Amino acid sequence: MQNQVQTISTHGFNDQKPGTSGLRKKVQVFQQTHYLENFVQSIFDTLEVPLGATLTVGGDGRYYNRHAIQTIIEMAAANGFGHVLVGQAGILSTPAVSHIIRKYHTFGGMILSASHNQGGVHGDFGIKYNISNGGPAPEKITDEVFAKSKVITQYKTVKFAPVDINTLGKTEFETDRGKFTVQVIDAVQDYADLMQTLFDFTAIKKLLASGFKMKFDAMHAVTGPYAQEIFVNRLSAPESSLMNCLPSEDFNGGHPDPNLTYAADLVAIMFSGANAPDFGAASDGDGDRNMILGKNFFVTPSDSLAVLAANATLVPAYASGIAGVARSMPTSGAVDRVAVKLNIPCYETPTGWKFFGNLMDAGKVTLCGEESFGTSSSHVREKDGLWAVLFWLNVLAQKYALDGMASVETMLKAHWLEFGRNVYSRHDYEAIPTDAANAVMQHIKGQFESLPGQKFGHYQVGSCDDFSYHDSIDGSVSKNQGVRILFVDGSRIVFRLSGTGTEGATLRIYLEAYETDSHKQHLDAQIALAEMIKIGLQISQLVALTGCVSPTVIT
Ligand code: VG1
Ligand code: CO
Repeated sequence: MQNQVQTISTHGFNDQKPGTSGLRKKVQVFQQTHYLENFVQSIFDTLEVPLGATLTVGGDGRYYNRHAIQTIIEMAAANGFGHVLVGQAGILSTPAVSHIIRKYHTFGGMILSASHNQGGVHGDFGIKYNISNGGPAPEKITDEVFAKSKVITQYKTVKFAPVDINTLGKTEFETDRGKFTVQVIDAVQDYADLMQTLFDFTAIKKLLASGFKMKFDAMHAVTGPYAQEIFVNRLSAPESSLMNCLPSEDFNGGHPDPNLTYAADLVAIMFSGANAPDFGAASDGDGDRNMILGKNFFVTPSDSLAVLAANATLVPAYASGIAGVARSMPTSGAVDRVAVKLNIPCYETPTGWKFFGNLMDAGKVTLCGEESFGTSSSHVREKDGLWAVLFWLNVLAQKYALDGMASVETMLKAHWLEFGRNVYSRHDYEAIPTDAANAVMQHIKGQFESLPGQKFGHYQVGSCDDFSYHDSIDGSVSKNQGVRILFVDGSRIVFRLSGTGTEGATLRIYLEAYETDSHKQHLDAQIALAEMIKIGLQISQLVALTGCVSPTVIT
């Protein structure tokens, strides 16, 4: 019989533990029989879904999105949802999903993305659940989903004819649980409208008409259509301001991670000398990350957060000031110094956007950021790549209106002069054997007792620990969030295992030193941090334990 809820027998998998941001696996893993269905059912079983509730569904357009969307629609109907909102062609950026959930008060949302991980048939796929505040499900939920996924014995579905998700509009179905509708929405307009309420588009338009050149790289990922609407249609930037704006299922074979290594084409343009554009930016697979560049100049994400906080009142949405700021633990302390000056609180949370949600809901913070190219504010509950780009453009537009010039490099240098520079770098060792990565972490932890007081060249260890976070809003505690070696002069080295990789382990080393001497503030970070890098390798014995002689990615 058609449209009848079916109960399908299944068996649990042991590897569906959500990481830093949802469940990410190779496409082939997701293609195993019942694998996707099990995870979706475990989410639905963890939530108490009110009958007739609305679910938002969308993804970054990568391979397997369309299949997953049809599966989720069918399972949502069988599990008591009354409506599903789907982005046209199944495409919704992560911040757009967050906005849709909030704007239309949907019960929650499913985001189909492995973010900055490579896509395509042989690439990665991922799925993440966001709750009704628009933010990633907290650990309390993801832990329960994982527990359920191991012991699941059945899931529910209703077989529908494939829903046409390319065409805007509503399709109604009858199931034996009642009426069910699928609405295909154009989320680009909603998102662009939201941006227009936050930023001074007239000022940005003037800046872009003044000869100020920008270049935005969507990396063949989800932000392409959004960038077209915002920069070209609404801000009248020339088409030549955009590159790689056609989303593709495998990101055109690239790695949709906006950093100096994987956004090499944009970096080459921005570092091409006197004729380089004045402003460059890129975003990742699902549109929540941002990289900011000036003419021949790179802005570290940690500095970007600090500059945005320091200049927030130049932007209409934040003109009356910001309540507080938050950063992930490995993010540099640059924003902390701004918070001191502004006399607002600064919170330090573990890596992952899910830890900011409670603080934003409680009105404690307005701006948040991570060193991994993530910045955003309480306008949504996700990090937001294009928001950060528009924030920078708005601040630059105000500088242009005031001084007749707008330069990213000048702004950064002035910022360092005022606050000092938190020289910062991250070294990633990707896809190394898990045992070797664990051995490195154990080796460092084994020295927790002996390290304090020890001198290494110019640096002396003050203390070390494995970072724990106590959430002041819901009282939850998250342990083992990264090993910190804190030096007496405020410098630090952090070691952490990634929770988003899908091959072996990825070890991240975060290095930070504070520089007040204006003559040394302009040094290349790798040169300024050379001694710290050596100390990190010495303490961790990384080369001996992993066999890796150099990092895969340096930021
Ligand atoms: C990385 C980043 C983290 C970010 C996460 C999700 O996690 O370090 O800051 O929140 O990716 O971002 P990890 O565990 O690999 O270090 V995204 O844009 O991939 O959703
Ligand atoms: Co992302």
